[in-house]
This record gives sequence, structure tokens and C-alpha cells, in this order.
Amino acid sequence: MTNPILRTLAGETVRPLPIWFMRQAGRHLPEYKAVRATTPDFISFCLNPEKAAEVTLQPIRRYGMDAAILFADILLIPGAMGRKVEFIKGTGPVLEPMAVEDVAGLTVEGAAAELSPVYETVRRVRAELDASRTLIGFAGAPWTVATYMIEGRGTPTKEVAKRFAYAHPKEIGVMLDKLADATIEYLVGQAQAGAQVLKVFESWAQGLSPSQFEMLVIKPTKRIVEGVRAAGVEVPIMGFPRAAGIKAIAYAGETGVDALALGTDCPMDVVRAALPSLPLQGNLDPLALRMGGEVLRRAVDGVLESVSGPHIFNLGHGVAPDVQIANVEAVIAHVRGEEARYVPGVVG
Ligand code: 1CP
Repeated sequence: MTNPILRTLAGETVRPLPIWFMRQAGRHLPEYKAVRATTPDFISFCLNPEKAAEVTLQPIRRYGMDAAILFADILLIPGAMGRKVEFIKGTGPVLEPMAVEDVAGLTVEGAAAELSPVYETVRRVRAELDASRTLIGFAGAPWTVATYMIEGRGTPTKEVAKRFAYAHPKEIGVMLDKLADATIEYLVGQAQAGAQVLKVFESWAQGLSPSQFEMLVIKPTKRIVEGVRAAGVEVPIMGFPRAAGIKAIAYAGETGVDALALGTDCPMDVVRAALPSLPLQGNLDPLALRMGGEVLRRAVDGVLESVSGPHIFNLGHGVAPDVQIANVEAVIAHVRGEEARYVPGVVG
């Protein structure tokens, strides 16, 4: 097998480390902004296979990343389940906040089928990728998607969603099960269309008590892993319980994911000691990428020193719109053992 990411996910220690970045397609790339400008509505853009496939491939062409991640969004699922979702320029996603009475009306049946343009994007990207590159499909984890559905937008603390979960344990359970079931079909659809890895983004895993973490994060994610496997899909599943701290270790064991992506705050060597053979991914600080220069060089060295065993180099979270393209190129060169020319970034 010539594909470094698939080899890593099969448990092999591959050096130089394979590399890709979360949000590698997006506003730091002029070619992304050019295509994006042709469809102002973000959801229509995500559901346009020709344009979504084009922007998925842009970071492969420009940087030679080892993986392409499907261009879509975790908030397509609530729309497909009957909730109103909009993306407002300068604000981000805005949803009609869910009340507890709305849980019963969430539709699972047919939700994944509504997203058929996404499967077409997957087919188009796969047809363009050579065998050494990996196409990663993804979905939001139920809790992370539920925080947006309950709160109506991205918020710093997710307190409203956490209070909903404490106050209505039965209804949050039903809601997360429904989200998991729609997500299973959605991920199976992506795999059947040609996605070679499935990544489950639990971007808002932080700050939960151990018992809420068990109920809101581990249980629904385990349901997804089991459901995808029950449908006969065997591609590796990567979990990303961002900022879950020490609970990431239990998450890996209990959910059954095949690989663990870790956020910026996570000490890789500690996780490796607890999980000696699990493929890991991460976790360069996206802020260091913005700052560039020697800060970035040292940060990359720090990640490389903390890594052992099967590992995929990535950020701990997404690329910010103001990063310098030269610094993305320098990180890739550095990780591949080539000469890295870091430049000063936009932040002092
Ligand atoms: O107009 C634009 O270009 C909007 C910016 C943007 C982009 C480029 C949004 C809105 N979504 C995306 C694409 C996207 N979203 C990808 C594509 C592939 C890639 O990584 O290159 C992926 C994987 C996502 C997933 C996603 N969406 C997550 C999970 C990952 C993460 O960053 O934690 C989350 C939380 C979202 C919600 C979302 N979508 C968009 C924004 C601005 C947000 C965050 C809102 C917030 O919480 O404030």
C-alpha cells in the first residue's frame, strides 16, 4: 500500500509523518475565496458537488497534503433533519433554537438521503485523487451538533445546552440517538461513495463532567461506530474529542474508534503511554501557525518530539483565515525533513 495515511491507520509507524490540516480548504486560500464568491449561500455551496469537489482538491494541488477532507459542514445534518439552519456572513451559523418539545419532531428517516449531493462530491474527489492520497469523510458528533441546535449558534461555554442535558436527560438521550442514527446513514453514504476514512468531530467535548461526558459524548459516539460497522463499512473511523483532556483516553477505549485526533492542549506523549499502538493525530497549535517565524518552527519541533508510533501530523484545530501560505508550506517541508522557510505571521 503506497498510501501513508492508510498505512498509519493500519497501525504502521510511517516516517516522515503524513500530514494534512483541519480547515485546509477555506479562507486562507485565494483560490477558495474565488470559488466561494460564486455561491454566496454557504449551504448551497456545500451542496454543489462541482464546487465542493473543487475546493476539496485545492489544498492537494497547492500543498501536496496527504489527505483531502471532504468539503461540507457538520451543520448540514440538522437541516436534513428538519431544522432551520443558515450561515450568516460575519456571524457564522444561526439555527432556530430547539425547545424540549421539538425533539419528537426531529426526522431521521430520509435525512441522509437529503444529503445525496455530498456523496456526489465524494465520488468526484475520489475520481481525481491518486492512490497515495486519502479522502477523509466526516460528520459532527451528536453532542457537538446538538450544542448548535439547542443554543442556535456557536457560544463560548455551551451552558444552555449543558443545562438542557441536565434538565431533560430523557429528551437529550432521544435527541442524541436520533442524531447518531442519521449520522450513521450519512457516514455510510460517504464511505459507499468512496471516503476512505471517516472522522467524527466532537469539537465541543471540553468542560463536561465525567458523567455528562459518558452520556453525551461516549455513548452516542459508540452508537455511531457500532452502527457504521453493522452496515458493513470497514474503513477506519477517527474520533476527535477536542479538549476532552484525560477523558480522551477512556473515549478511545469505550467508543471503539480506530484512531484518535487530539486538540492543541493534549500532551501526545502521555496519550501514547496510555494507548501504545493506537494511531494518533495532531496537534500543532493553530495560533503558532498564525504567528509564524521561530515560534512556529519551535512549535513544530515540539510536536515532532512528542510523537511516537503511528501518527498523522495535523493542527490541534482548524487553519485560521489569516495564516500565511508560506508558513503552511514551511510546516509541510519541516515535517517531511526538507528545508523549511518560515516567515513572520500576522500576529505580533
Ligand atoms: O464562508 C465560509 O467559507 C465559512 C467558513 C466555513 C468553512 C470553510 C464554515 C462555516 N464551514 C467550513 C467548512 C468545514 N466545516 C469543513 C471543511 C473541510 C476542511 O476542514 O477543510 C469541516 C470539516 C467543517 C466542520 C465544522 N463546522 C466543525 C468541526 C470542526 C471544527 O472546526 O471544530 C464545526 C464546529 C463547524 C461549524 C461551523 N461551520 C462554519 C463555522 C464558522 C463554524 C463554527 C461556528 C462557531 O462555533 O462559532
